Amino acid sequence: MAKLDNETSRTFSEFLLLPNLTKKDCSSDKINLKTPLVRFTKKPSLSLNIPMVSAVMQAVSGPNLAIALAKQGGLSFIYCSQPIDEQAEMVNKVKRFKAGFVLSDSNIKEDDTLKDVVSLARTTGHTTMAVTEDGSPHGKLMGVLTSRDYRLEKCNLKDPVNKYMTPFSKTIHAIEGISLEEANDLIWAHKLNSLPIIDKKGNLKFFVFRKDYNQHKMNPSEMIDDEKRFIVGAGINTWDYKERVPALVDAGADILCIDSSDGYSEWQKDTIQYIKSKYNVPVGAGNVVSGDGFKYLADCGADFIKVGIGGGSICITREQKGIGRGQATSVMAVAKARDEYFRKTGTYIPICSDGGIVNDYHMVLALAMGADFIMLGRYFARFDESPSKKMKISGNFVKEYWGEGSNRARNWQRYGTSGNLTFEEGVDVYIPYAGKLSDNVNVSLSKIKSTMVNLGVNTINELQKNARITTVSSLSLREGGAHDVTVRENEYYPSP
Ligand code: MZP
Repeated sequence: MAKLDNETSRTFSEFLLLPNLTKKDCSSDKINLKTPLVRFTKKPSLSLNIPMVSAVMQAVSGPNLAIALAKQGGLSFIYCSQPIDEQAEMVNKVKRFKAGFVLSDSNIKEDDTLKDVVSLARTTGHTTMAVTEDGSPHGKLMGVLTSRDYRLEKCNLKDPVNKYMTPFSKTIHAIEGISLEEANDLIWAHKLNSLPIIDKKGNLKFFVFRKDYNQHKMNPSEMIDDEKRFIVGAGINTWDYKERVPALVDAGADILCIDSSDGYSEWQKDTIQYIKSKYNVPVGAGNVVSGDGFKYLADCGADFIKVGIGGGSICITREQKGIGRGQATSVMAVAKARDEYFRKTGTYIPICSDGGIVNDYHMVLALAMGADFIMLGRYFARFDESPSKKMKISGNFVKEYWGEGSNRARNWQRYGTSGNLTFEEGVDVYIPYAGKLSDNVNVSLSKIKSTMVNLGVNTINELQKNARITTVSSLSLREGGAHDVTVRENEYYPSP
């Protein structure tokens, strides 16, 4: 007969936090959300500046999202359900992206017309365009055209670009190799909005924009390495790691994460031990939902351990296979094992709550319950920077989102089958489009900080130590939203 675990499997919405005394010196601007990313004994060698990482999923973690999230202080794990060389190229694209040096993606030719300019500006949203000989991002620079060079009401849309552009001879530019600081000095000295950087042959390499300088100042939490390149992670599987890991390490991946719905397996042990024997790159493992799963992966050498089976918004594993555990119960069980492991061995292994975050307040609950950071799929897939398609359905903008266990992702390794999926563990859906990553992340972080103020804590570690939680009845859950009132249209926006 099966053993019955007496603990009911619970999810985040079944809990609330109780306030503690807020001392006068505890305020949102003093809160530090820095959190360890990898195992340590004295001090973590790698930390996140905000407790958010993006899911190892095709619909979520591509290079654009990785750059946008690293700017905010978080980290992406580029998805591994793709050929090795394509994943390595995505990792390398993030590492090549020099903060401040931007590849030009609005380019035109001298004999293109103003009509072409208008249509390009509509697609890219950019008002500064490079005029290159062949219209490519690295073609010979012929000039620069900005929205200040033409007035649509007065100009003929059939006019060629070279009638309005600032020609190369009059364009202030710099040669490749210039530092970002020197480029910004030129921008300020000449009162420019942008500075094209060319190579010795006159081919365009990058633009440096004045607005990015301001943005850099505004993003003090950026996740960058010693060479000021963005930090990026990459997903791996337990199947082709002997070929995939060397390619990812070569491409510059800073950290790896084994992506699997069930990580309590000897396959993970082999994978971790292979990486540890050959490389110096940290590797996270998972997913687990119990203390014994944690202990197994901790003993195998995992640098962080991911928690959660079946809680993902697109996941139907529990329905299909009858396996899993409520996300809140899983996090608390694994956090308990993590703390015991720390007491016994002196090694702290961060844990990541993966999946099932629906409301913003679930994030602070997950952290209070013991997670060091959280992994989000649906949350990030809604933003401009995710790789999935934005569409208009019934008058509303949506983005596509699909599980790694869906037929669409065809991520066979993850589910341990070498052929076609015999059944799906994930679905293919639409989710409401939500705009720019930075805007949304800032709102979510301010909610986390505001709750931390209510709890009178300044760090995630203090939150974990001092939080008191209570379970909620279904009636008190109803009481927590607007109730017994008629909500006026457009005046009440529930959290996404
Ligand atoms: P969520 O943030 O959308 O709720 O959940 C994202 C997480 O769901 C991922 O990080 C991963 O652990 C899990 N996932 C991804 N695909 C599937 C699936 O197809 C899945 N079943 O469960």
